[in-house]
Amino acid sequence: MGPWSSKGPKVQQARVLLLGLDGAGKSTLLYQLSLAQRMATLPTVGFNVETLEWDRGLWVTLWDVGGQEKMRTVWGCYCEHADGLLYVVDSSDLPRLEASRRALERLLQNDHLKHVPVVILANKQDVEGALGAEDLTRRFRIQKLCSDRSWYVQPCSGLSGDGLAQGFQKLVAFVKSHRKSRAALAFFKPT
Ligand code: G3D
Repeated sequence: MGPWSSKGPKVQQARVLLLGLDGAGKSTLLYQLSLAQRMATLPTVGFNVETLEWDRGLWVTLWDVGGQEKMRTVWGCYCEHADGLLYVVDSSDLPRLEASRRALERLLQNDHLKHVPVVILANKQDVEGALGAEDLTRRFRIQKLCSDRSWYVQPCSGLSGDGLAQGFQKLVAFVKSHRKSRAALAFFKPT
């Protein structure tokens, strides 16, 4: 996916990765988004790609790549040209929290994701005992992990859809401002 289009009827495009361990709720969240927004689905093997119109004229392509251990090794291949990352955590799966944190840590080391904004979706808030946003922030040491980028932790539920639009909106806002600051930097860069 190319950068925001600067020509024509102001159609903008963004490429967003939707990642997280298997079972975190990625497909469910993608389905919830599809209920709320106009979507174009491209049938794929191994991953799902959905393009949805968020605001008028803003099309976001979401790449939902499998989270099984084997698939995690190829996450890096999808990072090029990413504008944002939605990282889904099953906040109720306490035994796998550390594996999820490590997977995120590894992911953020990818050069293509340098400074790319992240919204962490603390999913499954409807499950009793699920960690809230503050606890997850602490357990994931997110301030340290994401010190070089914009980040936000959004509690949500894939079952009800609660919190999902807010998380997505936050990421879109980050992506827009990240794009602006990159463009400004390029403008002022000495030749
Ligand atoms: P994945 O795409 O990340 O692998 P899925 O995860 O979307 O397939 O979700 C895995 C399981 O978690 C599914 O249950 C799904 O219904 C459930 N799930 C997703 N989001 C939520 C949530 O917010 N709350 C609860 N309680 N469950 C959720 P099954 O039973 O189909 O495996």
